[in-house]
Amino acid sequence: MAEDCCSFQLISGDGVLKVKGLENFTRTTNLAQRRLSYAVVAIIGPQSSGKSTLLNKLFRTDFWMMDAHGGRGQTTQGIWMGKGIGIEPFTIAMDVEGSDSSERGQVQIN
Ligand SMILES: Nc1nc2c(ncn2[C@@H]2O[C@H](COP(=O)(O)OP(=O)(O)OP(=O)(O)O)[C@@H](O)[C@H]2O)c(=O)[nH]1
Ligand SMILES: [Mg+2]
Repeated sequence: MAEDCCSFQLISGDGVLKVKGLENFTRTTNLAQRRLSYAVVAIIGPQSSGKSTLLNKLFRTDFWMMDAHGGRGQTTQGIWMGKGIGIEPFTIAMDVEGSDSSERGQVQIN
């Protein structure tokens, strides 16, 4: 099912909250009906340290991972959100931009 697979960008690289994507996620996952019966897991750390890869392995999300053949640049920008598959309680995974990206220059998010 499409709603079982797809992560979306919650906050863009320049800090804008993507309200439409969040509304779509809460609707398709019936998040409001779950009240407090869900968990949220976020990962932070240096760029290209395997954050997205680890989340995908643990929660079967589909966050973009770096393709090493294309160079070792920044992959995740801003904050992405996805639903863990096959895990109880319902778990939201948040994939965060690398905390030390050279692409961001002086404007650090940490
Ligand atoms: N050798 C090794 N490589 C790994 C491991 N985990 C991830 N990688 C590789 O490291 C690279 C970066 O992985 P990502 O998961 O995209 O790293 P990231 O921290 O999300 O990167 P950004 O989103 O750019 O901050 C990819 O080429 C992965 O295949 C690991 O445990 N061992
Ligand atoms: Mg990443």
